[in-house]
Amino acid sequence: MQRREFLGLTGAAVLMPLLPVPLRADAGPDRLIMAGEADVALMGADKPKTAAWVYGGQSPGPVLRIPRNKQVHVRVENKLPEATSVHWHGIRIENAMDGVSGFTQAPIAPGESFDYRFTAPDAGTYWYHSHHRSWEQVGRGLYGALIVDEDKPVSVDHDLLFIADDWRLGDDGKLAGGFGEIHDAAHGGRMGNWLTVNGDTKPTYRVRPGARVRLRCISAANARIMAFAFPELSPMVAAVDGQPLETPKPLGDALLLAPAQRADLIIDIPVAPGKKIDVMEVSLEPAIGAATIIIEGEPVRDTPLAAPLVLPPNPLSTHALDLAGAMHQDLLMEGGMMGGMRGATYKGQMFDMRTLVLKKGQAWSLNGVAGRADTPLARVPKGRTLTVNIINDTRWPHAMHLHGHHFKVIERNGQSVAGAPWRDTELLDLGEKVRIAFVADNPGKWLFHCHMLEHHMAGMGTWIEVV
Ligand SMILES: [Cu+2]
Repeated sequence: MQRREFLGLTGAAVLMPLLPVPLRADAGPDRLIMAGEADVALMGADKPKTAAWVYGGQSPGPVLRIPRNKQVHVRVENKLPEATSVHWHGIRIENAMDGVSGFTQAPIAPGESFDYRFTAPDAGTYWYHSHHRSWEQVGRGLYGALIVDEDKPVSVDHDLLFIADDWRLGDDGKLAGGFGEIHDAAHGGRMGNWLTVNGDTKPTYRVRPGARVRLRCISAANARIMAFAFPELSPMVAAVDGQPLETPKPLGDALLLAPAQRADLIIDIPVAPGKKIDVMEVSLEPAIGAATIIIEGEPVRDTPLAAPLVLPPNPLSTHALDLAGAMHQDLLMEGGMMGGMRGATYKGQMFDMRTLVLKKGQAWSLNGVAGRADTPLARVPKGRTLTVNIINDTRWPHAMHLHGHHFKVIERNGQSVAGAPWRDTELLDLGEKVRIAFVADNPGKWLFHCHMLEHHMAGMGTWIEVV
């Protein structure tokens, strides 16, 4: 019964239902997510399929749509040929449910299962993905959207998903090997050659004239920083990393999404029946078509709505940063090709850069340590504000993700920043210095790492303990 119900959900993954989905009375216990192998049509229906690792038979996995502030129970069954675990990215979750294998839980062995029980305090757009050898498991397709519904449904005409990924595929549709190659890891990470949106190549969204669309954008890329332009449309950014902006902002030229970042766009569709608009990925020349929007059907209204949609605030928004009483910590990023790193400590021993890269598979360090240190970057009493001054002394951008908390950027390159949104993943350009601040109110051991997954693999990860 529960399994059938779960499978019934899977059809909703490509394009979510056209109307807001009411809270499901039976949401909560006993969702089943099967991690396994499947052939998926990433390149399009008439092209060779790709042998991928997937949740629920598809990549992205089924949309997991849960109510806010109510415990859910998700069972993950591992039918993969190797161990796995699932991380609920961006959820301010209980530590034991954070899904980091070898850190907050034992890996789920093949044939075994793990019961995740957690409560999501904040509504919004999140995602779930493997956190066991993630550079390969996420790269093979183990991710899906996690949507936490607002208490009262938000009034939009279409609630749609846009989960983008950057795959490295051969002409035969096969995933290229070489996951975790040190060459990629010491540069920008594993870059792909094939863009998918919702697990498809240039899918079509059909929307009605005058409709208000909520487009939930998620980057599932291992490493590529993507940028999406919406020509002839004027999207408003209503939320980033799941958290509503107090005042929605016009998107501007393009939506920049570093790995793991999300944005909720509100797009008021022109009353232009028959019109086709290509959403473009513009980070590279030439730009490529990411998706097509077709405006068709009966107009929803004569004139598109003009007043911006403001999403209801989450409990997180009441967090008051106490900067006067804060603890402060520096975090120096070093390493990678063309950087100045001479060496680093790895597993308690000092190595020169050459040995680190060639013998240890490490290329990055945080405060001189490659890989997760035995001791946390900071040990913070619960409730205290922590600021971390992140210094990117490398020749590469990095997307730093903090588990279990959201933070605000309060300083960038020495200039104070006011009114930054709450984020769980922040992009630092090469050479940048960014000070973040958050209220360390969630007890436990929390990873703080680069979400360019090969960078994390090759050393760029530390942790913070809230006691
Ligand atoms: Cu990085």
